[in-house]
Amino acid sequence: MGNVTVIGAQWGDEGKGKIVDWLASRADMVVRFQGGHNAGHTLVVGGETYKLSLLPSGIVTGTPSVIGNGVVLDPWALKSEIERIQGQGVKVTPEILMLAETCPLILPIHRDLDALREDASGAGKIGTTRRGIGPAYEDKVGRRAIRVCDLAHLDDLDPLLDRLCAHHDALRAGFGEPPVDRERLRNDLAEIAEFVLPFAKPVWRDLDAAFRRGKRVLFEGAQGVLLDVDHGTYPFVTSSNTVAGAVGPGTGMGPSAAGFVLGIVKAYTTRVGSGPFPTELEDEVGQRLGERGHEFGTVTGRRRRCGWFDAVLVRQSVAVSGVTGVALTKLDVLDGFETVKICTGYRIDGEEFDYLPPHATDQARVEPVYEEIEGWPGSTRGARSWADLPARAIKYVRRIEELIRCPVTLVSTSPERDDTILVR
Ligand code: 2SA
Ligand code: MG
Repeated sequence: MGNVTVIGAQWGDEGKGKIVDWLASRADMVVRFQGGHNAGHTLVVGGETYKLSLLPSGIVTGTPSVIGNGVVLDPWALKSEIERIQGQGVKVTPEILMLAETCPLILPIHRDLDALREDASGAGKIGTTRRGIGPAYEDKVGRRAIRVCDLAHLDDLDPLLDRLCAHHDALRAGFGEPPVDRERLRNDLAEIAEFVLPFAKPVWRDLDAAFRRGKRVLFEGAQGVLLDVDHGTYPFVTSSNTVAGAVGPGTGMGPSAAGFVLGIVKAYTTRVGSGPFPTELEDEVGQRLGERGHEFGTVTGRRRRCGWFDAVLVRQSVAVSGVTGVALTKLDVLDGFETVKICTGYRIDGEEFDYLPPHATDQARVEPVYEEIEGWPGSTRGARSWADLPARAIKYVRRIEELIRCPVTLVSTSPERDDTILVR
């Protein structure tokens, strides 16, 4: 096995954590390349549950882990997450955790702005995680971010703070907020620098060395393709590229580094936050999916919206992200349903679509076209081989494969690491 890139092929929360953990035990390095602590990965290892937001999943098993430059890094969130998992007995040292020196920082002013905007948006709000992700990426692209390497040059911070604060003061004034407390920000940065800097290094060199030595690198995506800032349900998206192609710019490796692109796909669909969701079920079926699937956000505890499997969306994700194979998760949540439905197309005013049109108005209006499939009796939970699955469950998986035009290479049947079926 060479390099593997794991991405979510829906709106996040597909169960990436478990698959990443399973693969991390076979990798030499685990790397995050986009997003920030808006991600939420739950790992269950040896009966112990670990919740990670910012740290790469390799950290739990002591696999060298990298936070790439494509990640926006909240240094205070980093500190508290490290302290939390250290409390669970996980070792976090600079040999195991490496941060790109070029990561832009998420500052308290970003969190403020995220919340101010969401609160002011009423029904039009994005439903962000309010972690400051969007504003931090804006400052990165606007060339006024404070980055990890700036923490090692505190004497040179002033011109950067000038530019940053001029921008934020104007924005804050629009919300009736006082200007940035610059002295406090400077002191906070100086204080947190001591914690962060030991982990900072030119990680692109380590990655390059790993690549040259044929080491196996696992790239761990966060969120999902439908939340990609270019390819997702814009503007109801996150502020980074979540497709596998983001591996290159987000780490400093070439485009071929991504290797096998494993798309994680939940056997039904969920979404947190606002935005279109064609197969959403606001009835007792949706409620049943949410309860059986424990569909609550890892980070914010928000209830996830639930619906049937949408093959149109996943087919699109597979295409735009270049997915090589799919890992299908949470099949057991569908156990015991008399019938299950798969969305195979859309209609808007009688016109048929085999893809999701780009405009938010159209996206909100599409009506799903369903194919109904007989459910399966018995349980798929904990199955570890194809032979353990009911025949009709296999039929469901095969039909999905056909519709999304991509092979299912793994099936996950419970949160436990070993309850996994390797299909080929
Ligand atoms: P943001 O905060 O700017 O990235 O929010 C923009 C949109 O992206 C969605 N988003 C997510 N959707 C699902 N899971 C996410 N991570 C956590 C998890 C979520 C949680 O994995 O459990 O704990 O609630 C995640 N992160 C961002 C978000 O809902 C907005 O629609
Ligand atoms: Mg999640």
